[in-house]
Amino acid sequence: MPLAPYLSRYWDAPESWTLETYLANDGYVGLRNALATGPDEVISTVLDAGLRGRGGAGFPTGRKWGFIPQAPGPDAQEDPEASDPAAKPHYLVVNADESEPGTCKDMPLMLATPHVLIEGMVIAAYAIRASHAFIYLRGEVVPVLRRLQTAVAEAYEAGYLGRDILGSGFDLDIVVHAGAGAYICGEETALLDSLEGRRGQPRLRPPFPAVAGLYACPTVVNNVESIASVPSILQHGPEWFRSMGSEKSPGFTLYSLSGHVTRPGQYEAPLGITLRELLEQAGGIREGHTLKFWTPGGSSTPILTDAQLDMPLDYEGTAAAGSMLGTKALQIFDDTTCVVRAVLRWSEFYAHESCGKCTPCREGTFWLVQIMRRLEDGTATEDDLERLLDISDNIVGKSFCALGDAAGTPIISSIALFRDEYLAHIPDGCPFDHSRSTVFAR
Ligand code: L3W
Ligand code: SF4
Repeated sequence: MPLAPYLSRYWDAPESWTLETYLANDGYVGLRNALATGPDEVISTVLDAGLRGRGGAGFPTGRKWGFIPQAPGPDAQEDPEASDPAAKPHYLVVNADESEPGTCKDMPLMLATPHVLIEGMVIAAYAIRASHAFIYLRGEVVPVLRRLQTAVAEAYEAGYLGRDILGSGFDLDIVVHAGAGAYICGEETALLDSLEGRRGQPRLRPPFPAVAGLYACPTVVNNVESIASVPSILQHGPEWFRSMGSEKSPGFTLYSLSGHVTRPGQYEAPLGITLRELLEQAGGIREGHTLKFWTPGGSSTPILTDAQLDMPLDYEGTAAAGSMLGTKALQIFDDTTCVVRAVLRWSEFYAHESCGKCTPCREGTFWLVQIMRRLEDGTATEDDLERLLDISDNIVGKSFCALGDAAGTPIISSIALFRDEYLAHIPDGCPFDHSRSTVFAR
């Protein structure tokens, strides 16, 4: 399958991030088309295109926008105290807190072409009748923060933000907010708490943000790549978007290849491409080695092996294989990798990032790490394997948010696939020479 560069098509252009370069590459054409129709038509167009959320869950973007209760007119949306959600202000929030292990698509996108995100935000805010929008950015990535701030200032200056955008009568202000580096703030409701100035911890859903989100007002929370895909749909139409990908997973997307590949990086392609095809583009597994296991969508998704090399990398294909498309972060591990060590690294991550709100995740992730370390150290027993599965079973599906599921998932899937390798760690510890591994040499 050929690659289909759209989002990344001029990432290599000189000063790709400036408004001038963006305008020379059809920038803000989609916005003009959107403003020439109406908010409801924009929602229908995105719905017809079948765009699905690129943050991990694949929820239809147009449907999410359609949940926002609509007031009869803009003046009726100015009362935050109103009991009717339709009479409250509406907000758009972009989730730019990218931090799922292996996921590195939103940061390069914002660094290379911040205006495609801004244009998508103006279109989305227009569609849901919001006059305030926020970008919640991972705080450590200061170069992206600066780039976004500069691009937002450029957009104000040129009339793409602020009052009466392009003479349409529509107003929008964008605030770029830097978070403080907690993975849990990528969960949409924890993100909203953090944006409101509180410690970021997930809220009970329902109510979903579409009903009671930021400041208890109707809010759309979308991933960066989801919003950045919108201008192209408004420019070229839903049929064009549907001409790529599959029926239920249409369009193009960014796949992040990392680990033991010859040319790691971002590969934009139609949904449904296979890992075998992506590896051809990426120069294959590093020379002299073979594929051992991989994640289709970050460490939260069940791991796979070379048996799934020809699995379509879309929502349906990954689900049929017992995994998830997630954030499309393809972490590739070759035959030098100890699967126990890889999973231990993820377990340590989830234990560190657990927000502590619910018992299964707070306590369970701690014990998972203890047992995984025992396996590596050579102090584990065979009972520990069953204990790992038992604890994982008590976390997955029983925690307050998806972080708990994510912590148990790699343990369950790796034991199912590599039980013998786990057993080989008992009683003498890890049989692998980590000094040979480019992933784990310390
Ligand atoms: C209104 C309803 N809205 C669902 C909305 C909901 C949300 C979206 C998807 O987790 C996954 C997770 C991670 N009325 C609604 C409704 N919505 N029903 O639809 O909701 P949901 O619950 O299916 O998923 P989620 O909570 O958004 C996301 C997986 O992604 N993941 C995580 C990646 C991490 C990052 C990062 O680094 N920042 O993206 C990777 O696989 O495990 O399964 O907006 O409100 N009835
Ligand atoms: Fe917090 Fe983990 Fe519970 Fe989510 S599952 S609320 S991260 S303790």
